[in-house]
Amino acid sequence: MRKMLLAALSRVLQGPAAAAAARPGAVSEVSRVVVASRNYADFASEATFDIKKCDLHRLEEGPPVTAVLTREEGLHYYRTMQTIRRMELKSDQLYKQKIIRGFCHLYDGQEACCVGLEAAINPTDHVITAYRAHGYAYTRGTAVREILAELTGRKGGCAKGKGGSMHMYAHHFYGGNGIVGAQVPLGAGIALACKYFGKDEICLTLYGDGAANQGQIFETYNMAALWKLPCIFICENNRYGMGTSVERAAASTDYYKRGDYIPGIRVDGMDILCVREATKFAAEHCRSGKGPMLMELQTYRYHGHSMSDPGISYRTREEIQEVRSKSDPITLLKDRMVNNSLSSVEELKEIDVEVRKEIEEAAQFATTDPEPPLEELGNHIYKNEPPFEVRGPSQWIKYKSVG
Ligand SMILES: Cc1ncc(C[n+]2csc(CCOP(=O)(O)OP(=O)(O)O)c2C)c(N)n1
Ligand SMILES: [Mg+2]
Repeated sequence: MRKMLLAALSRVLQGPAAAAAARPGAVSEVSRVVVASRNYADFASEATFDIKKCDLHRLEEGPPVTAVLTREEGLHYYRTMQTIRRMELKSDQLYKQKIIRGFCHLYDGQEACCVGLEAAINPTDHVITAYRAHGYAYTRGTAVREILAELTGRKGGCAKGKGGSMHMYAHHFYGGNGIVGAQVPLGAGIALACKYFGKDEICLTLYGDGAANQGQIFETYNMAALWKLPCIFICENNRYGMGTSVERAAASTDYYKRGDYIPGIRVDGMDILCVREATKFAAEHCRSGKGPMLMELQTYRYHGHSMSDPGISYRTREEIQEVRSKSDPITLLKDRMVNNSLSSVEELKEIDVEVRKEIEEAAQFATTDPEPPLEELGNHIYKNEPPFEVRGPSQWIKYKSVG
């Protein structure tokens, strides 16, 4: 009877996740409940996990195949990924309500990439990415409310409401770039500056599988290798460039090998620990003066390419569902933490509640904060320029730039 009660209670606590407990290797429902009702002091302080071996290109040795995760780290990663997931779902909602307009590319599904990368570098290192930038804006230190307010075009947005989805910036984060692939040479330029000024800093230069076929990427590889720049080229392979699958677009889908003379690793981008360990490995390579490294993160986006793409004309609903149920990055971390006594279902649920509250408050701010005044429309174009006239969308309207 007691067992039955515990099982029923467990189902209530876990919701749909209860079904997952039947999977091989999952802990029983009864033991989950015991974990859920323990004091925080009873949790394990760390656990060691086997992680997927990376495929290597021009390397004798690769990143480790085990990773230690402390309870503190796990809770932090969980909260961060969940915040990004909820922020993206809220953006989807605000878009459908026509409160967010224009271009908007969501990052849900890919959370383990930006959170795993950030966990392996220093805040003084540099990050540049394409237009799917919300997650990076957050991991680089921008508050959710500033990101959502940027999306709604409000004064309190991280680019003062004038950049929108594709143009967010933070300290040591260079956007947010709308021209496919164009951020890659810029990233190499940032890495050149790190080297030129003799700083122990590196640049993570991100691009998609679609961008990976561009000519400028290969020109950049050449210069970065020639000058041994501390740059990690990171291809987030989410299997599609807009509606085109990688198989239809690329003669070789081994993106980690496409730097030819640049060493490369292929990484499970749905596992935050794999991403973290691989990035630490690549960062050490760059910092030791050996030049660039290429990393392919195998990942998946749940939403369509942009808000005008329902995302199901070039892939099946079943495919999306399968990734969600078998390799969701948040579920993977959650299961690891719960099954190894680093946390409990109950504790993680508490985090979910806090995250939802933060997102709601941020959305409230993003929908009530005023829009930037018209007379400031031309400001903040250049940092140090004296005032000059900026032509508006109508040729008769001129704005003054005042820096
Ligand atoms: C130079 C250029 N060509 C085309 C486009 C239109 N475009 C926007 S996104 C995109 C696909 C990019 O796919 P991928 O690099 O895989 O990034 P993902 O959307 O998957 O994150 C294209 C062709 C553009 N913005 N810039
Ligand atoms: Mg892609």
